[in-house]
Amino acid sequence: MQYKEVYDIIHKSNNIAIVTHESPDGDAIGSSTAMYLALKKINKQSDLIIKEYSSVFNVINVLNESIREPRNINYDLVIVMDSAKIERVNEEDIIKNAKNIINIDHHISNNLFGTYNIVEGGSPACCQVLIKVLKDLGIDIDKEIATSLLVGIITDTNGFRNQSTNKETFVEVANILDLDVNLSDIYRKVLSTNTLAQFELKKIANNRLEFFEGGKIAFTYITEEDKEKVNAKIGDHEGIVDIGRSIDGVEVSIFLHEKDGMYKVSLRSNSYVNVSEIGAIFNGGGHINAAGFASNLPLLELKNKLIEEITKRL
Ligand SMILES: [Mn+2]
Repeated sequence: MQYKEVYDIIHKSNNIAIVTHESPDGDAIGSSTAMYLALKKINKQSDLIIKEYSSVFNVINVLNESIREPRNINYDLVIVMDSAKIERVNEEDIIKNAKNIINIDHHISNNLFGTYNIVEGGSPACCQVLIKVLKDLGIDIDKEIATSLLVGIITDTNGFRNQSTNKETFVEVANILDLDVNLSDIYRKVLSTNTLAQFELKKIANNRLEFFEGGKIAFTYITEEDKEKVNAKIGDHEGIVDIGRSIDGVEVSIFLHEKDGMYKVSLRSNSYVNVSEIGAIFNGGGHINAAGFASNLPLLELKNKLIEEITKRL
């Protein structure tokens, strides 16, 4: 057993919390719910703490057992899924008090904050890392767990399109299909369906799309005001960064969205620009082709800085 230490920590812990990063995406949610279900299988109750999530993830039934706030502040084990840095998990108190932290992730920028770290930088999804862990721990992947894992893999690979998608991804998904999981239904719900507000935000972002450096950089943004106007909910900005990226000749797509008086920045590259380097300059993180961070800079200044940093790498 490769992860014997993790096995021992889990088995000796009685008060377990599972957490993930803020604004959780499909991989954050899917890996957390899969872990929650896996612990249940070995008779370990845990608190699945997810502050907010998009309704598209209701395809994962067990999400209705998640809670918004910790039940106590003295968990003996906190399992952190899909988070490059502990600061991205807005649960300072329980993190500070935890006897043990297990960190399971796939960001190359992960700074190994856990007592025990299972980090495979470059793996296409935290859910793909988790499959290996569950197998190693001898936890059987059933249909419900598989659904969670699929949500994470489909969303983080952008429907098997990202460069990080590898043979193992397809092998594991093929194994999951043996469990009678409805791949096309999950795919459609989590990746090919827009809420009405999301569609309206895409229209606004489309109209604002600008190109720089001879069409190699695409830039767009949405504001709090836009979101209010279309009555946007959490997750309704998802997919906007891919509009710029989908245009012929674009290497890097920049998308800013205003939240809580700051700008959340999403960067995507198509092939050779390592956007995680740019994320790191701004204290963020990510992968070679996808990165993000938050910034207090004003829109124009932020835009110019980003274009400058990206241009150096074109
Ligand atoms: Mn992920």
